[in-house]
Amino acid sequence: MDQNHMYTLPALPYDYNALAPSLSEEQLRLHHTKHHQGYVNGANAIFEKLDKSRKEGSDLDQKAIARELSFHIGGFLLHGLYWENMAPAGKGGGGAPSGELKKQIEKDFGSFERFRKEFVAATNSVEGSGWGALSYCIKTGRLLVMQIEKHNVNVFPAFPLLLVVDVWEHAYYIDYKNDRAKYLENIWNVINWKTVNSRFENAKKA
Ligand code: MN3
Repeated sequence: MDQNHMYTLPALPYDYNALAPSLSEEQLRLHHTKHHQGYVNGANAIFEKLDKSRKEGSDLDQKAIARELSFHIGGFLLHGLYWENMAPAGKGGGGAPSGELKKQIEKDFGSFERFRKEFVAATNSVEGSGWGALSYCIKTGRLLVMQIEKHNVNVFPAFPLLLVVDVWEHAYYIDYKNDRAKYLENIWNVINWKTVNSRFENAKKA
């Protein structure tokens, strides 16, 4: 935990040029240092406002605060998951799922190809800014594909997130312009299935 009880930007687990050509150095650097940093700053600014108002005994618009805070914290957390569920192609990135996750994908979707098709269709059709995600329901033992609008809308609260893909335009516009489908074709070259599988194994244990 940070000593000031504030968020800090986590370092990427690889170099800025490590995911090229799926994601270029420029694309990744901008996304991490400007956009992810923006959610860190946004959440921390709200913490400061809250701390100040509590100290002074003054009132804030709690409806607006709650909404803004969930937006920035959602953005902060999802980007952390996104960076971690990618790796350089051929060095942990790409290929197909293995282990327990492979078995579960085949059980629930029939095949990896079918999963990919459903995941891409859901993620490509997110309206405006948002994310595609693979989650897991502990009660039914089912893998579920979900859309997250913006950072904080349409989620199954508390379902563990196994794989997330950012489809805000800032995630792909430098490399792919408006071609979200092309980005979603190439992202599979850098998905880190080992990480996704270990998230799945941890979710099942929980
Ligand atoms: Mn983003």
